[in-house]
Amino acid sequence: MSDLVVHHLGISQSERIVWLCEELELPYTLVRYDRDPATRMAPEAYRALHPIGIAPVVEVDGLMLAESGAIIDYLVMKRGGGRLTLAVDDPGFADWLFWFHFANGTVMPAAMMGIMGSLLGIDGGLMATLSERSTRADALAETHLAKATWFAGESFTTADIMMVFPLTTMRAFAPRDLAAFPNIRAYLARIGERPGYQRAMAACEPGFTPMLA
Ligand SMILES: N[C@@H](CCC(=O)N[C@@H](CS)C(=O)NCC(=O)O)C(=O)O
Repeated sequence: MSDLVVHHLGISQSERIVWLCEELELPYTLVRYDRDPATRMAPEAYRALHPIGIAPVVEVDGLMLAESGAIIDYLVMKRGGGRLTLAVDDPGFADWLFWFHFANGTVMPAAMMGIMGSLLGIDGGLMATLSERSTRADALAETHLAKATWFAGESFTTADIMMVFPLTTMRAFAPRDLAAFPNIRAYLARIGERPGYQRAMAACEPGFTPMLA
């Protein structure tokens, strides 16, 4: 048993943390939880891990740590020697910061708005305006990826680890068609070629085909 334990909730953002560990080749122990079959939410055992009760949660250095971005920064800084980040004088620095934060700051909330709108049967007004941000975010990513191999430019970074979930597995909850976005689709094909991503998805979701197309 490693002293880094990643608690993964099935089909959830905690796939990011498993992927990070694989990319950094950090030793870790994976504990996987299925969603509650009735509610599709985290089961009691997952909720009990941390007061916020949502995925991801990791156990590390005597801490129970939650929140994707915080966990990623913590592991990169404490265990990864700063790999997958960029220095302030790197030409991709601003892009790395932007896409890392844009993923959970804007893209995920917009997708959640879309889910709420369809659950509540609201398809107009403020809800539509807010959820329409998903389309604008995809268009922004599409334009950006026309000239960038990875979100921060030439280097694969933690910005990719943050952005891939809303472009892939999140579409299981909030379907979006990426047909009109060839650069995003080409980017996702590159992601699918990464051995670290393949190992992470096989460990997180056995039998599930990653939503790369
Ligand atoms: N901003 C949080 C969001 C976490 C989150 O919403 N997790 C979802 C999975 S994608 C969850 O745990 N859902 C199950 C539940 O709420 O019971 C993060 O990135 O860590």
